[in-house]
Amino acid sequence: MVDAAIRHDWTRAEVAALFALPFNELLHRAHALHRRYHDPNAVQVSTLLSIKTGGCPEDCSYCPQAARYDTGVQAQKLMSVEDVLERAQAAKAAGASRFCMGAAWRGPKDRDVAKVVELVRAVKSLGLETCATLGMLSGAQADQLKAAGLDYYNHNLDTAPEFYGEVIHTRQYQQRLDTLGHVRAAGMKTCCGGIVGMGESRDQRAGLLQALATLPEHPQSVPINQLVPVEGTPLHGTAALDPFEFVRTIAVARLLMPASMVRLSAGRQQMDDAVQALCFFAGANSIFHGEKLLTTDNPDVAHDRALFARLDLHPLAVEEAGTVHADLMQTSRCGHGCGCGAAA
Ligand code: SAM
Ligand code: DTB
Ligand code: SF4
Repeated sequence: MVDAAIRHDWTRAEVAALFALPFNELLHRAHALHRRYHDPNAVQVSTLLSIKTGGCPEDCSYCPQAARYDTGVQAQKLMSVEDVLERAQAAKAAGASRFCMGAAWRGPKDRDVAKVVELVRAVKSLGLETCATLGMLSGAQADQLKAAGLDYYNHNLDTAPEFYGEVIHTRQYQQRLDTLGHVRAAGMKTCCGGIVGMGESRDQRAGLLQALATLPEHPQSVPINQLVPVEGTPLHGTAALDPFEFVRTIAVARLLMPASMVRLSAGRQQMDDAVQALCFFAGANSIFHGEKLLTTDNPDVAHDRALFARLDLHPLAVEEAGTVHADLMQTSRCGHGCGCGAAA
């Protein structure tokens, strides 16, 4: 059945008009649509692990892992299967449903893919959903990862096409679109979003969301990162974005891609709890949980547990994995097995 609310033909003017709505009107519309597609009190939770850190040849101006910036990140080789498995087991024991592995590569060499295939098989054997973000992929590499059991591939557009050249010079927008095409063709789900707060204009934020919402398929997962300003990167010192503008960005993402999971990603550590609450109301329904993102800090586990309890949020159970994020379960269990916290 074709769902009329799922559109792939959004114009920049239409997206800009959504951004320009009165704040309360925008949030009302976004939340109303959110409830038609999602449980408003459920949040999908992923655990992130940097499997290969730093020393990256690319020049992404925001990134602490680019070798050319002096950020204090220590380069580390690809982790062994044993070490990754140990971390995935710990994540599973804490109730993780999805395990995302990130590598600071421009793109993997074929021999790297062979190693990541082993990692994916090992993590998958634990019954966890798998996700990887390894940079650019060829069609053959995407096929190999899919065959190993990789469920999601994260590859971001990062910003609007016309702002992109001010942020990254070592790879083109089209190369990102090509990688996403290979991932879709291989039959994997896409996790694709971007970063706001890099000095872009509102119209350019609209341009990022328009680019995401006009992909041949909406990404199943849309990470919206707020720039984490890291000393030593060219974007360190960029003026902070107004938090309400961040909330608007989440709301517009929800309106454009109603069925997708919108992930409140990097930047939560710097974000006030009340702003996060507004983001959940505006349509964010996914987070990264755990004290580190790749190299920067994420809110600590106890803080997130308390936030979920204060907002009556529960971690979304993943049917395939049959698990929920135990860390974030509220102490008053509901008795339905869903962890919603309601009285049984
Ligand atoms: N190297 C691979 C690539 O770039 O495709 C995968 C890892 S890369 C770190 C994944 C994403 O993290 C980037 O596309 C970017 O959106 C996000 N990211 C990196 N540094 C960030 C920062 N300082 N603040 C916010 N997001 C950031
Ligand atoms: C995404 O969009 N955000 C995550 C994940 N995909 C891999 C990464 C955020 C990285 C933030 C900077 C760091 O910790 O190094
Ligand atoms: Fe490398 Fe990815 Fe960082 Fe860009 S974002 S410098 S490709 S690790």
